Amino acid sequence: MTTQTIGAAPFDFPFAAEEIALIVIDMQRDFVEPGGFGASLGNDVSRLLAIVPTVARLIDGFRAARLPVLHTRECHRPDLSDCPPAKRLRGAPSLRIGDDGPMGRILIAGEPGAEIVPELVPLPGETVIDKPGKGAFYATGLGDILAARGIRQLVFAGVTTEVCVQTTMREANDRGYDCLLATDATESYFPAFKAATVEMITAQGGIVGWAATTDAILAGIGGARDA
Ligand code: C5J
Repeated sequence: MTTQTIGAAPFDFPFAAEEIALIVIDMQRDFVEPGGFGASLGNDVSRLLAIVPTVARLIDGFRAARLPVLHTRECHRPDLSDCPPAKRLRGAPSLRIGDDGPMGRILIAGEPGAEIVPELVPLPGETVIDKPGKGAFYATGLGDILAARGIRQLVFAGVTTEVCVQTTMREANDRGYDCLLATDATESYFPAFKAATVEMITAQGGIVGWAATTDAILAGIGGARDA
């Protein structure tokens, strides 16, 4: 197994092509398009929509290097049996999880709003994890899927940086994965929260993980399978 590196903060990220994968968190219409869950909470979704081309470039780079790409979707069963009332009833959104909206029922599996945006649609054979929580390891088969494939290093993209991306990074870090956040392929409705997340995960010698730009990651994985 050859070890290669990606230029990252707080120091270079060492990886092996056999062990690395990209995980794209919740790039769903409900978070990035007007009329969805994110907008129902009063957020300006345009910041999130703006990263779609960068996420697409990162995905293309992993596919070109023949490295695995996994996708997650935050969504619930139509009967809401996997949605705790504490989640559905919190706050005063204009639409709650399960309500009818312009893109179908909010955050319900199978509805148009719960789908990944068309530009980033998973290829046949790519793993798609439907998750009821913020973290992608909670109540899903993600850990078993990664273990079966020998993956122990994860590059993170998607939304939102401080909620589902950071929660999943922390879950992965505690499970022994090396975690690298693609700083320009993730976004938050709140710029200060994104900046704080990047700072807090890389502080203290990378206490949760590493951070790097999409360009640096693509340069690092270029030809990874040929090394
Ligand atoms: C949120 C997510 N923000 N995917 N979900 O509720 O980050």
